[in-house]
Amino acid sequence: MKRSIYIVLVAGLVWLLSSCSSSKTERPNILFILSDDHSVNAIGCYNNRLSDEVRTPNIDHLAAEGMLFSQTFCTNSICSPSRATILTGKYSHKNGVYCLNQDFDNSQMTSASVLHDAGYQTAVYGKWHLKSRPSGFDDYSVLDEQGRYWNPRYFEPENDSMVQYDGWVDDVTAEMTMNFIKSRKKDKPFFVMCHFKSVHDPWDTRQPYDTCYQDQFIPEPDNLCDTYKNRGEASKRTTLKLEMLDQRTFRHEVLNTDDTCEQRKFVYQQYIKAFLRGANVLDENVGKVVRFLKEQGLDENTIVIYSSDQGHFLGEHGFFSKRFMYDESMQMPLIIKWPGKIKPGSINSDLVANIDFAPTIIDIAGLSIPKEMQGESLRPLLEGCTPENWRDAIYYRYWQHLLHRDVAAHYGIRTDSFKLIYYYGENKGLTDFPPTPPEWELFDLTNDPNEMNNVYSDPEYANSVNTLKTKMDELKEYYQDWD
Ligand SMILES: [Ca+2]
Repeated sequence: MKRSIYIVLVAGLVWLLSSCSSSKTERPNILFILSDDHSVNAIGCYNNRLSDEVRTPNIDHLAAEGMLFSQTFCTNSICSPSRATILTGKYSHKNGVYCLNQDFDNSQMTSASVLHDAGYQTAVYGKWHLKSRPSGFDDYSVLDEQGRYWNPRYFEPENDSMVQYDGWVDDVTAEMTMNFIKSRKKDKPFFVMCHFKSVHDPWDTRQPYDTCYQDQFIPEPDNLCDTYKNRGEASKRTTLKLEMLDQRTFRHEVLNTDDTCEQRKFVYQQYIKAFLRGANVLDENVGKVVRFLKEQGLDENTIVIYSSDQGHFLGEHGFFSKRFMYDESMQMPLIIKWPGKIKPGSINSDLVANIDFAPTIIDIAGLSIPKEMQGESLRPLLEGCTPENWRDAIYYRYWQHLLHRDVAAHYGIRTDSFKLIYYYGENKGLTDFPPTPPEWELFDLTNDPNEMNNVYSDPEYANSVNTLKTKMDELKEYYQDWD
């Protein structure tokens, strides 16, 4: 008995010594898989309200072999800006992509350009959604804007031409990723970004998933019929509500009723089923690429990262889509597998943000993180050694004032237990929409995790408001967001 305790202690000590030291070994390969809008509520291992319905065995398997981050957030919940942040490790106001469809200055340092310059073979396949062509990559094949699910067209470096492929987009992207890995130069490590289009609207799938959930009732979120009673005007104003979903975004049936809640419930069933079917085929492709690493004998020295550019409302607050700083939209999945370094099946609950992705990739490749990057390396977290002074709040800013779906511009901070949001309501020259009256929201996440009760004006929270405002001002200063 004593002997076995001793062995466990020694084994633990050896693990700690080996994992917390910064010893550099052979440079690892890195496979970065990014999906689109894949809410943690549609991923089995996040153990969510839909865990009986969600089928993501391959992503779950990655988590079982690696580390699941339970508190990872984007800093601007919309596609192109989050992608620019993921690449550059910088906030929107530093990388210049505040909104959709803005030019991306591809002379900026990115995870790919830093690794490429240090001798990595680099490539990106799939959804890019930035206006300039990929830079810092040896090879790329990226979708034209959002791309389409069937017979997608990709921009390719040869003659800067557009090439159409037959089939389902994520099957094609997975194939491209595997071809790159297979035909790589064996004397160099690789960094490949595999960017799936799923699960973006118009929420589609292919066989055999197209008939999943057909006769099933999918559980509704508790706040599906939210009336926004104890919230600011921003939630009341937005057109993110399921009963307002348009046919161009998603072809669906509607009820002939004036009852908003009944309509919402009816649309929700069609929407959530389409979303989960899209997640099924996404997961299949994640499995395909990860299994390929093993087949090629590369799984021991390849770090696999799975994430999505932001979250997505799956009927919470009656919403679809993203944009808001509310958790369902702000939270990103993040799962990292690093054989021999990460303790399998571990869960990390530190506050992590998409500004951390590029610094982490650069650090785990054994390179120096450029000073201009604003995030932190997650390497110590992966090794189970979170620094004592790790961040205690995340600063967020959504700039796209009222553009598509009528969400007012806002900024705020999220800590472990509170979320303070300021809807400053100005367009800042980025959109043509008129200002909206400024307003604040404060949520006590411990007692109100679904963010239903704005307690900003409650005298009991006056001290918290002051502390959070001070913290927010410090972060604005720290990240140099002065506009
Ligand atoms: Ca997205």
